[in-house]
Parts: sequence; structure tokens; C-alpha cells
Amino acid sequence: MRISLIHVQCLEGNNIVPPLGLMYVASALEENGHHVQMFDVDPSVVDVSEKIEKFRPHLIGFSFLSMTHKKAMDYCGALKARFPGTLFCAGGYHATIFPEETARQMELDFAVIGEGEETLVEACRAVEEKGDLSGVAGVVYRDDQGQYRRTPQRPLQKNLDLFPFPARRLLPFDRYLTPPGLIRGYATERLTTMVTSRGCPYSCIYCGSWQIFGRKVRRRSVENVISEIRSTVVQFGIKGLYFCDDIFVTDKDWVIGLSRRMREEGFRIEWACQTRVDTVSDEVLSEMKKAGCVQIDFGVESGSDRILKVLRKGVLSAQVEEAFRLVHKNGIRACATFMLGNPEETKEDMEQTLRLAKKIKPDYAIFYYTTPYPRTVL
Ligand code: B12
Ligand code: SF4
Repeated sequence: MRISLIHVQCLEGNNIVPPLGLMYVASALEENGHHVQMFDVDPSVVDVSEKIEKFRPHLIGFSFLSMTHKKAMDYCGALKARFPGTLFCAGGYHATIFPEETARQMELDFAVIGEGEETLVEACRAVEEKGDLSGVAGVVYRDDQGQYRRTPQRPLQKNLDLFPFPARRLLPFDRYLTPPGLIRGYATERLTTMVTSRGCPYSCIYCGSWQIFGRKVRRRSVENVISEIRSTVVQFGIKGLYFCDDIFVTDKDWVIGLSRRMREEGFRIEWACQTRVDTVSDEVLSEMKKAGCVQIDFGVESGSDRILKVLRKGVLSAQVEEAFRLVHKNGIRACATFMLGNPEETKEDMEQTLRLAKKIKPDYAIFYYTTPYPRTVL
């Protein structure tokens, strides 16, 4: 089949991070013999319908988060009017938490729930072979009577090494290399993102990460990640890497193993990751530093232990201080994000946050307003 995939951006030109999830789906489709075209645009600004028309897809698939759901819905409506015989589907975070509503609102042929690689490949096969999606796990589909039906949940793939690497070459890669990038001041040219794990075992009340990939961490093998790094160096001359995992350091031995292999391979890459303050130690940090790690981002959230407990963060401010001390001692930049406007938060709590922010001397800090995303405890 010919398939057009569209990742809906918040703000045109503002997205410096390629849509990894959709690129994973694209490569799974290509591996199964489909032809894929891909866009990463704000459709309220950029209309790609002429390019889609030339490609003549059988299926158009959307990927979006909750804040871009409205834009996706509007653009889907416009494309449906222009391409009446084409099938339409959606996947990604918002479609996963609201599959029936999304399918109905966008009048989709089907919505994919959760991890998309295997489900979309199977859905395409089902469409080609019998035009019936009732046997495809992990979808909400429209039946012959126009009723939306949900199929049983698809188990998550245990072995992430089975997925082909994201199809980065389907997007004009240079647009993502604009400074400042995700590692400010470092690797301002030729930086890419990568995920080495899926899933997070924690239960912070504002986070919905578990909805897609569950609460159990699944991690790729060191050699599989090394092979993806090598291929990005060869294909794109990558000089910087940002690991987008929810928590990069869940398994100390794995991180040390990866760091050592990166050194052996002689990659001259500056890299960064995000992790929790209770995961770092001198031992792991010194290995990371030797392998080129220049920055670690921590979601600190609050300087008030009372608020950290309300957020069910599972760490206290003393652990934040210790983590920042260790990271700085190892010559790595430590960055902090904070949340203001939390439930039960008083002015005194916010002042504690400011005091902690000054005390830990983050190399840069970002203060966000707490936002309750759908289907989170918050
Ligand atoms: C890395 C990341 C970022 C990066 C990169 C985002 C990007 N554009 O790729 C940065 C730092 C830029 C970012 C920014 C933001 N993010 Co963010 N981010 C993440 C994070 C940690 C990982 C995403 C990722 O790459 N996953 C790995 C890939 C492989 O998975 P995936 O994208 O989900 O794709 C899979 C499936 O969803 C599915 N799929 C996806 N698309 C499609 C399409 C089709 C057709 C099909 C069939 C399947 C399918 O198949 C894929 C492969 O299995 C998630 C948390 C999480 N663990 O999910 C939050 C998360 C997605 N972010 C979130 C938020 C809120 C934001 C911001 C709004 C934050 C802010 N205030 O600025 C912005 C919005 C930016 C934007 N418009 O994209 C929320 C979304 C909540 C919601 N209800 O929508 C999440 C879930 C975290 C949370 N707080 O709970 N983010
Ligand atoms: S904020 Fe981080 S640690 Fe907390 S649940 Fe989300 S991904 Fe896990």
C-alpha cells in the first residue's frame, strides 16, 4: 500500500525534535513492503495536500498529542473532503487515551491504541486481504454498519530489538538541526534523538507516560543501540544525541555497558539524557562522562517536600541536592525543570522551589505551569 503519515506540530517551525514514534511506524511499514511518505507540519500553516495528491495514498495516518488534537481533526476533515476514496487512521498519545472519541470525531476508518508498529502493519494486511479489522488487536475500527468497535488489547512487544530503526531519512533532516537544539551550546549541528527504552514504573500524578508503554521498563540491547548510533553517524554525520527515554538510568549496568561500548566504537558524540535524581551515582556518572555525556536533565518539579509528596514523585529535595552535586562533580551539566501551580501549593512552597533552584545551581532551569493532561491522576 501507499501510506501518507502526518505528525501534527504545535507551532510550525518550532519543533526541533523529529517525531520518533511516527518514524518507527514508518520503518515497520516499509519493512513490510509498503511505500511511505511522511510530514511533520503544523497543518494550520502548511498544507501538504498537493504532495499527498501526487503520492496517491491508500491510507493517510495522523499522529498527535492532546494539544494538537484540534488541529489534526480540522486537517483530517479537509483531507477527507479532498480524498474521498482514501482510508484514514490515527495513532499516538491522544488517540491511545481516547480511541473511540478520536475515531468518531475525526470520522476515521480506525484508530490505533498504543504501540503502533505491529498494529498498523497488521491493519494494512487485514485491509488488503479482507477489508475487515475485527481480527486486529489494539484498534477501534468502523464496521460495515458504520459502528465503532474496539478489539482486544495488544500485548506490548517484549523484544524492542525486533523493531527496525526509525525512518529518519523520510523527513528533511536538516530542519531539525537548528540551534539551540536540545543540548544548548553543544552539538548545535547534526543532533538527533533516540529512545533506548519504553515504559516507566513510577506514578507521578501529572504524567501520562505509562498509558502508551506501560509501567514495566523494556530496554533495547546495548548492541542494538550501538548499531543505531553507528547508522546515524554514517547516514547523517551525527555529532550530538539526545536520549528521549522517560528515565535513561534505570539499569546501572546497562548504562555502564553502553557507555563503554560508545567509547570502544570511538564515536565522537556529545550526548544528553533525562533521568530521575535517585538513579545517578558516582560510578555511573563517571562512565557516562567518559563516553561523551555533557548534560543530564532532571524533572525536579518542586523544592517543597510536601508538594513532592502530593505529586507522588517518590523523591525528596535532599536527593535532588545530592544528584546535582554528583553530576556537577563529574563535570556534566545538570539541568532542572520545575512545576509551579501544583495542587495544595502555597506561596511558601513556591519560595522553597526558588530557594532549591538557586541552591542546586542548575546549568539551566525551566519553570512550567502545572498542566493537567487528560487521563492522568491530576
Ligand atoms: C520525547 C518527548 C518530548 C520531546 C519530543 C516530542 C516529539 N515531537 O517527538 C519534546 C521535549 C520536544 C516534547 C515536547 C512536548 N511534550 Co512530550 N514527551 C516526550 C516523551 C517523553 C517521549 C515521546 C517519544 O518519543 N516516545 C517514543 C516513541 C517511540 O513513542 P510514541 O511517540 O508514543 O509513538 C508510538 C505510539 O504512540 C504509536 N504512534 C504514534 N503516532 C502514531 C501514528 C499512527 C498513524 C499510528 C498507527 C501509531 C502511532 O506508535 C509509536 C511507536 O510505537 C513522552 C512520554 C512518553 N513516554 O510517551 C512525552 C509526552 C508525549 N509529552 C507530553 C507533552 C505534554 C509535551 C509538551 C506539550 C510539553 C510542553 N509543555 O511544552 C510538548 C509538546 C511538543 C509537541 N508538539 O510535540 C505529554 C503528552 C500528553 C498528552 N495528553 O498529549 C507526554 C505523554 C508526557 C506526559 N506529560 O504525560 N516531548
Ligand atoms: S514523570 Fe518521569 S518518573 Fe514520573 S511517571 Fe512520568 S516518566 Fe515516570
